[in-house]
Amino acid sequence: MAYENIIVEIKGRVGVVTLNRPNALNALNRALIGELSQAVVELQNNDAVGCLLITGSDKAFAAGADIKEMADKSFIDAYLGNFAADWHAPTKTRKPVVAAVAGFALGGGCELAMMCDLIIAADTAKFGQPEIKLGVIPGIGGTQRLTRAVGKAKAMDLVLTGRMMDAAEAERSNLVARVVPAAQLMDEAMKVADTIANMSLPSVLAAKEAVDAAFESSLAEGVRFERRIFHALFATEDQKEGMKAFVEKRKPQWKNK
Ligand code: CO8
Repeated sequence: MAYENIIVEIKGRVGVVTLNRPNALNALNRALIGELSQAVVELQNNDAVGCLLITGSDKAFAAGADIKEMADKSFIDAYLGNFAADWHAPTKTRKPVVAAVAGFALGGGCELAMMCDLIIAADTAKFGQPEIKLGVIPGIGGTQRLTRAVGKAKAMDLVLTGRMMDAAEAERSNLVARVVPAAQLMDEAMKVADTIANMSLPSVLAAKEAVDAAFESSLAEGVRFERRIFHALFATEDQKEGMKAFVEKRKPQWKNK
């Protein structure tokens, strides 16, 4: 499919999606979200891809949902149209998704980054949920994912005041996995994505599913879920290969990538 608002490239085993509406700081409109959803499905179905990476520009990962597009909506438009209910593209793949964030990640942009499995931030990154300043609140998971990531005090601070948080504060608050100098963002994020993409795919899918289960279950249920998957992985060729390679002091040759 030809895309107008994103760029999709396959680099090694990494599917790279670059948000590309430079004139609107990558604001998320229906067209962009539709293309992103389509690209995620394509990359999920592409066996040559082991990990996805979503990024924006130096200035903005995404400055939120497109305010101009939604400004005139009525409650009935939003409610009957179930507005934004399907704006969850990164959660629609079983493969890991890395977000590489430089510049603004605001509103829906911050929420999009938080839908990814981990965020690598440039030292220029600025995160925020400024919806309160527009007379609304976050609408694609911000109040939930931000609170799980940074805790209630910081989430309330950001959601109620609409202020921005810089990369250092985001790292201190556990919103992002790593902060790197802006000039190295793509190299570092690609290294992470490439490392993941070249692991055994069954282990990668299982690891992601198990970590995600931590957000949906009690500790006891989560630990039991993890143990069942751990046991199941002993049925894979890659468990035999991974452990044999360790003993033989060589790199594993995964059968299932
Ligand atoms: N929507 C539409 N256009 C935008 C947006 C946006 N969110 N952000 C920036 N733009 C446009 C500007 O209008 C401007 O366009 P133009 O040149 O035609 O006037 C262009 O991008 C450049 O922006 P600025 O001139 O404002 O650039 P600055 O560097 O001066 O400022 C800021 C950068 C601080 C990021 C500023 O643009 C800003 O505050 N943007 C809005 C941030 C915001 O409030 N985001 C939250 C939006 S609401 C939301 O995300 C709800 C999500 C939940 C709903 C889920 C359904 C999608």
